[in-house]
Amino acid sequence: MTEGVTYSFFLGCVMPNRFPNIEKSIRTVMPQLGVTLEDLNGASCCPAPGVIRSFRESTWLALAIRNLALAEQAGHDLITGCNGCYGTFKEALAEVRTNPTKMKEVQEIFKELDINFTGKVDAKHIIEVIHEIGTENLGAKIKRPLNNLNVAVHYGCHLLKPSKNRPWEQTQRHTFLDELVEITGAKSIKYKDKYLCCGAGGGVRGGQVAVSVDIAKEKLDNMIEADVDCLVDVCSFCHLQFEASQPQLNKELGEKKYQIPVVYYTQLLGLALGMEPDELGLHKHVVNTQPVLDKIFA
Ligand code: 9S8
Ligand code: 9S8
Ligand code: COM
Repeated sequence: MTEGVTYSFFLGCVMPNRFPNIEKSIRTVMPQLGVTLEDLNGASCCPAPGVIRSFRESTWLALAIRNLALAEQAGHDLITGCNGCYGTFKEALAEVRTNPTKMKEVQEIFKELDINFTGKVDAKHIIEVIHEIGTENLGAKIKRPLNNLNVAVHYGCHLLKPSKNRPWEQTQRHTFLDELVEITGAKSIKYKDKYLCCGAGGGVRGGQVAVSVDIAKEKLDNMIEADVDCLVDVCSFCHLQFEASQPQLNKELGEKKYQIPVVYYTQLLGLALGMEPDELGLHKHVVNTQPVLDKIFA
């Protein structure tokens, strides 16, 4: 049972630096669900799975395990609101648990650092913890059903893949996030290539921004085609991609075609729990969220 549990909250880089509004919504909503978040002091970059791991795996693993060790020493499992960080921690744990040589290598590095790591810590995504609370328990907490709101759900890649190290049902067509969205009263709308990458991960946005924005454009076009009111994501890096790509595309095209509000899941849930938009940071978005609020508060 998740309620009444304390987690070490791992922020990652993107959320505190670019989207403190998402962080605020997580810090506001999780306690309402009975989940306590404790700051994870001394944490570094996770480090990003699609970037740092590609350069040097041993560095990636040692840094990831160091962050996990901080949570282990604090006596809690780690929780994150970014798919990339989640991917790193799930993969790093799988590495050291299945490969004793790697565990030894990491412990060797830690010897001079006064870090103790046994591997009993777990890492969870915000959405995994919310999912564990169960749709029935969540449904009982809904005070403001978001009826008439049509949502494009974006899962992102690292939340789901590689599936052998993820807790979800083994399928190409996941529905757990759609179900969690629909608990709020909103409707998850079908759209083409829903499980496609947003285009940002794996260093693509950093290294090849035109290619990256082109992939985002394809997803956004499919969402526009499906006539949604907003998109919902659960990853701070996907969030950055959708928030930053839309004004960029509008500028390039000299029009205002791309205006899909980018809503993080705890912001959507917070509204349905009866919280006010500014408590959830919804007034601090790049793409204006007012049309969504107008629909909810109509
Ligand atoms: S940390 Fe540093 S770059 Fe990032 S947000 Fe999520 S993936 Fe991990
Ligand atoms: S999708 Fe593909 S690699 Fe990733 S998870 Fe977040 S960023 Fe968007
Ligand atoms: C994306 C993380 S969420 S990374 O860019 O693939 O490392």
